[in-house]
Formats: sequence, structure tokens, C-alpha cells
Amino acid sequence: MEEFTRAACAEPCMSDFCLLCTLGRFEKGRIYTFIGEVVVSMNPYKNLNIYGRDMIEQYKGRELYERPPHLFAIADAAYKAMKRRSKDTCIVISGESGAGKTEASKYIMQYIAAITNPGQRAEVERVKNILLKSNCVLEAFGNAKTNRNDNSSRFGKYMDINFDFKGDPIGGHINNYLLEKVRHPPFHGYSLCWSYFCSLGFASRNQMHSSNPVVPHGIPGGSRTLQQLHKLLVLTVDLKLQGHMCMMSRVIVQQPGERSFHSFYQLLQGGSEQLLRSLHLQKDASAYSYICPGAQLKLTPITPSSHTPQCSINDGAEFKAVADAMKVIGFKQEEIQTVYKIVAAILHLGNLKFCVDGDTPIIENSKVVSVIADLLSTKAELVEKALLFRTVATGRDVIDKQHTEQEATYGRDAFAKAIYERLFCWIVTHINDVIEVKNYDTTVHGKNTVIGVLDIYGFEIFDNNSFEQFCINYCNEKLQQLFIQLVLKQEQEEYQREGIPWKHIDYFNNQVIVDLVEQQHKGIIAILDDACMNVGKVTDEMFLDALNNKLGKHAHFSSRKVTHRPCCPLPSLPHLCATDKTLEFDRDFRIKHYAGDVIYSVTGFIDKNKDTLFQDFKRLMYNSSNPVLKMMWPEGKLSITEVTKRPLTAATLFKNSMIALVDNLTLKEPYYVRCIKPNDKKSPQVFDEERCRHQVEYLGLLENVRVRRAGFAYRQTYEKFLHRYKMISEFTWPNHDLPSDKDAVRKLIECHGFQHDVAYGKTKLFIRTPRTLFTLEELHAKMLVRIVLFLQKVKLPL
Ligand code: AD9
Ligand code: MG
Repeated sequence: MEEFTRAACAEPCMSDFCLLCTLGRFEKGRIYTFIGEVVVSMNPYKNLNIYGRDMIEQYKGRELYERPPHLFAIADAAYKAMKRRSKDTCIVISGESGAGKTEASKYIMQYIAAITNPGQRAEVERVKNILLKSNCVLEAFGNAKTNRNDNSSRFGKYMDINFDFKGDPIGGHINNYLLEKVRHPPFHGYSLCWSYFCSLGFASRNQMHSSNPVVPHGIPGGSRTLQQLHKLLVLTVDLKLQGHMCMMSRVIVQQPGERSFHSFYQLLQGGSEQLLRSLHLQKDASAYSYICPGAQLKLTPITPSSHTPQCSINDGAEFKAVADAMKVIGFKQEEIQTVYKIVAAILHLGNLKFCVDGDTPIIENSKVVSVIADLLSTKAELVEKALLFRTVATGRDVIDKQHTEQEATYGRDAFAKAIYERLFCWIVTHINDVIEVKNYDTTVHGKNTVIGVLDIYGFEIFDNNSFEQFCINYCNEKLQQLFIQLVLKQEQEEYQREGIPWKHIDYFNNQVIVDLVEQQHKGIIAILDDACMNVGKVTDEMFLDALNNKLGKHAHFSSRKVTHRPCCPLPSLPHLCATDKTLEFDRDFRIKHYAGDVIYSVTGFIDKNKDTLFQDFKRLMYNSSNPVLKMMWPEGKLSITEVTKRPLTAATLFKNSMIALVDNLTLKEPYYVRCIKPNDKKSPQVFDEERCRHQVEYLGLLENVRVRRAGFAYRQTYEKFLHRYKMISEFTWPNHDLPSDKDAVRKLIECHGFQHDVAYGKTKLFIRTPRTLFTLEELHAKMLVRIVLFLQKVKLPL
């Protein structure tokens, strides 16, 4: 796109508002640009002195374009709209992984905290403090070092801040979306698969004739011989074991160069000797197999402007900050202890080893079981039983079925991931409990309004992309669609509806990709769910076959079995997209996302989607004598015969939460922060033009600029416009006698000489530049002062 270069700006103007001169300004540390009410942010990868008290004062209460572009300006605009017009607003922060979304969300929160509660009300200060402190706790448990970002959010956060009629924060609510937690396949090993297939009667005639698309094409009707089935099972087991090797699940295994969640390293680095001793832990992270590979990794230092090296993440110091934050939020001492115990129990679980005695799996290091039982306030024999047996109901009987070694390993890992996930959700719920708005009577205090801040994981492409990247990238497609709807589509449709002369500006509408993923019955999630619902044993490869059958002709889907047609509307960038990469394996499929092509390995999709945890673990935790732990596992109350309902799959739950999120955002007045990552080296010095251009393109920023340039900054119905500004014209104050409100507005606009900057629609007035609006506001404010002075002079009550 030749527009986006320094040379493309006719004369490099370096204006703060010019997207085309971004590079020049980036070099000078000016990282923000406006496109209307969208702020574009370039990650500086160094500490800039632009978020202090002095800066806050410069933006407080000012109109959007009065000061140079800044996050504070957008935060202030969202705040003013919420306060002045009692509108719920939201700030949607997007951009790829490492582009600066989380940092931006924190600065926005800090700004809102700084400009509110001038009366220093204690309750408001308490709420503000908790909102700010919650970040550090959530990041400790929900962020991790990835190959894209040393502090990558592995959960999406949408935070509502509630305000009272004075515009002070009185509470809030956090929604979290998908904490990375992936399970290993539940069944490894030939013998198990064999008995499983047989027990399901898979070799029976009926099963072989199944019309379900996930039944592999290679299975001929009823004629399968035992040898053929044997071959299929060997293949299944083989692929499953490969899946086991390459599958990523952060709590228990990390990709090379990545770490588990910060909380593990923080506890080991920052916990006192006494604390570690009580948890039976040693300081050295490499002693714990779940987190060992990340133990030696160095985190990229962030360079402050003073050039003093400083590490972006200091585990030891963070541990203390998190402990303090938890106290401020209101976690009780025993609750904090439970948090440490759970983290420690997971580390010990990872070191638990199984071996086989004859046919029976046994635990090699039973001392570790006692430690885990102690930390989870339960009995060692119960832990051992949950790890080695599974209670199953057969008709009216309940029996204990012994696990194989692989099943036991699977169960152990699934348990570790599940307790971490529960811990995270419990922390979020705990924070919500203490900031929930209580006793707010709208009839007494007026409307309670909201600003929502969305900071969610950015678009991701790794060397190996799995179910998690699929969900994360689908989420980003949904948010891009929302942006298109609100910023590009509706805006242009409104001009057409209102009869404003308008030359349509084309953009790539990614709805087609959103449909590919989420459409009922036909989308990838529906096909995946179908596969998971199947009674027979279904493999990931069968799921891929079903995808090929149903989506083979889709322009944004391809795999080795279906011909790939180049159709991506964006030019492919080899270092970013996988377009040049061939689909090497029969287990891969490719989606042409709005931000580039991503190849997903289908391995593990079925199991991750089913997300099963043996019921025995739930009961084990429910029966813990630690009340906090017990509270985290309410469904453990159910006995084996009571558990019948099939839970919704992980992908469907995620899809539903995304739809609810978008519905929620649609109800609010949106403000956008579009974050751009200048390079992949996390360097403050490098501005990779190719990388930036690609992001500017796929984020739709050029179309955004074109719509804004050709369009209008402000629009209002004639009636409402008059209601606000009629006092600034003798033709309209106190009432006009013109044939219509439209004529009255025309007269008002002309008497102030703004006619060249406006267009008259059917029902609304459109103003092109914000400056005209500011001038109108100034005139309005001056007139108000004059009226007040006049009333005081004539001694009329105000
Ligand atoms: V992810 O989708 O959660 O993986 P984010 O959230 O977009 O990603 P994040 O905010 O974590 O990225 O920023 C990545 C790193 O860039 C930070 O840890 C900082 O080291 C750096 N960064 C980002 N924004 C700023 C900034 N405004 N000033 C200084 C920044 N450094
Ligand atoms: Mg983040």
C-alpha cells in the first residue's frame, strides 16, 4: 500500500494527526495518532514519560482534538460522553499479541482513577484502589511469557466500571474469557482404544454404516475385519501419542522459549524460605517438571528513556506486589495461603510418577501424594484413589475401574489444569464480590452508568497453532467485525440513508470468516461439536475429514485434501502469514483470517473441545476440609449416578461468550484503541515498515482514514441540535418561527458562517470538522454565562 510510507504524505508533515507520518513521530517518541475517535498506538518498547500527573492534567476535561493524540484523550472522551450524556461507553483495545493492549488498558484505568472522586470519598477510593490493584493479581495468574510477548495475556478481560451520578467509580465487574487450559487426549494406548472401540460396538454393522461425517471414509460398511480395525487403532494410537508430544497446555507443558503462568515462578522466587518449606517447595524452578523448561528463560529487558536496563518482569518483586495487592483487595490470610497451596500442589503433581506393576499402574513416589493431600486438605489415600481409579456407573451398580498408566497420567494433568483454572476463576469472582455495586438506589442517586474496557488476547500465529489459537483468532475476527460494523459500515450506510452525497469506500468485510467459524450447523465449531457428540470413538483426523467434506469449497478454508485457491484480499507477507508455508501434514487445516493465513494442527481439537475431567477429582476437591477449595468445586457434590447431563463443549461455551461480549459492546458507545507492534524483536529502535504496513492494512485503518476524511466528525438530529444550541442565535431563541427544525438549524449555521463545513441530511445535521463543534460549544458556554449574569443582575432565581 504505497500510501503508508513517509514519502506518501505529500510533504512529510509530521502532524500528530497524520497516520502516514507515523514512522517519523515514532522515532520522536510520539506514539499516538487519531483517526476520528479511534486512537492508533505504536508500542514504543521503552518507558516514555507521557503518563504522569502533568499529562493527566493536560487532558482532563478537554475536547478530543484540543491536545495531541493520546490514550488519555480517548479515555476522557469516553468518560465525558458517559457523564454528560449518561451514556454507557466502552473502550475496545485491539491489536496483535505484544502490540500494547494490556499496557494501554492500565493507563486508561489509571487516568480514570486520577480524574475522578475530587471529593476523596472513602468508598470511591476503596473501589478505585481495588480496580487498579486487580490488574497485578490477574496478570500474575493469567499472563505468561510467550514467544510473542513476555507478559502475554492468556485470558481476555472485559472490565465494566460503574459510575454514580457524580461520575465517580462506585464499583465494577470483570468478565474473563478462556484461560489457556488444554487437556491431553483422554485415551492413549492401543489396549484402551481397542476395548473402547469394542465396548461401544464400533465394529458392529450399524456403526459402520453411520452417516455421520466424522466416521472415516476408509471404513467400509459392515465388512471390516478385525485386522483392518487393528490397523486403524494402531494409527489412532500413533497419532494420539504424537498429539501428546506436541500439544501445548501451559500449566503442564510450554512451547520452546515460553514459560508457564507467572504465578509459579513468582512463588518460587519471591516466597520466603519459611513459606516454601511449609509448601514443601525448593526455590529452583527446574526441579518441577511442569514448569522446568521456562525456568532458565531470560525475559526481555524494557529500556526506559534513561537507558538504564531494567527487567520487564521481576518475579521476586512481583510476588510481593501480588501479595500486597491481594491484601488490599480483601483476600483473607487463609485465602492467600490456599492460593499458594494450590500453586504448590500443581508443581508437586507434575513430579508425580506412575509405573506399572504387572498390569496395574502404581505411584512411584508416594511421598509426593502425601504432600499433595496435605496441601489440598484431603487424605493421601483419596488422592491416590482418584489418580488410579475411576468410578463408573454401570446400570445400578457403581464400580471402581482401574486406570491404565496413560489414563492415570492424563487424569493427573487434567486435574492440575483444572485446579489452576478454578483458582483463576475464583480469584476473578472474589474481586467481583468486593467491587460489586451494592445498595445503589437509582431513584435516589440517578442513573448508574458504565465504561467498559476490553483488553483481550491479540491475533496469534505461532509455529504450531492449535485449538487455543483457533479460539483467540476467532475472537479477533469477531472484534474486527464489530469495528467494521460500527466504524466503516454503519457510518457509510447512515450517509446513504440521510441522502448525503457519498462515494462508497470499499473494505474487506470479514463476516465471511466469522461465519466460517461460528455458523450454525455449517461452521467449524458446529462440525467440531458434531464430532464430539458422536457416540463412537472419534479422532481428530475424522473431524478434519468432516471439515474437508463440508467446507472444502469455502474460499477461506483449505487443507491438504482440498485444493487451495488464493483468495486472501490482503497481500501475503511471508514472515507473518503462513501462505508460503505448505500444508505439510494431513492433520493441518488453514484459515485465511483477516490478519493473515494461519495453519492449525487439528491434533487435540476433539479432546480440548470435550474438556473432560474425571468426576472423581471433582468429588475429591469438594470433600476437601479447606472451605475455599470446597467452594471452588460445587459440582463435586453430585454423586456418580446423578451426573448425566453432557456439558456444553469448550468451543461452544467460548462462542457463546463471544456473542454475548459483542452484544454487550454493541449496546455501548464505542471508542477504539488500535495497537500496532513495530517489530518482532521487542526493540525500541526498530520500526519494521513491512510489519507495520501489514497491521495498518488488516486493522482496516486506511479505510477508516478514508471514511473519516470524506465523512463527518459529528451528526445530530435537527431537534436535538436545536435543543442544545438554539440560544446562540436570535433566529432560534427562545423559539423559531421557521417552517421546520431543519430550516431553523440552517439559519443558525449560516448566521455563524459554518455553512461550508456542514451537510444537511434528511433528519440530521452533519458537521465535518471537530473545530466547528468546539466553536459552537464555546458560543454555547459563553451564552450560558451571560444568561446567569443577567439572571443575577435582575435578581431572578437561578
Ligand atoms: V497480548 O495479546 O496480551 O500477548 P498485548 O497485551 O497487546 O499482548 P502488552 O500490553 O503486554 O501487549 O505489551 C507488550 C510489552 O510492550 C509490554 O510488556 C511493554 O514492555 C511494552 N509496551 C507496550 N505498551 C507500552 C507503552 N505504552 N510504553 C512502554 C510498552 N512500553
Ligand atoms: Mg495483553
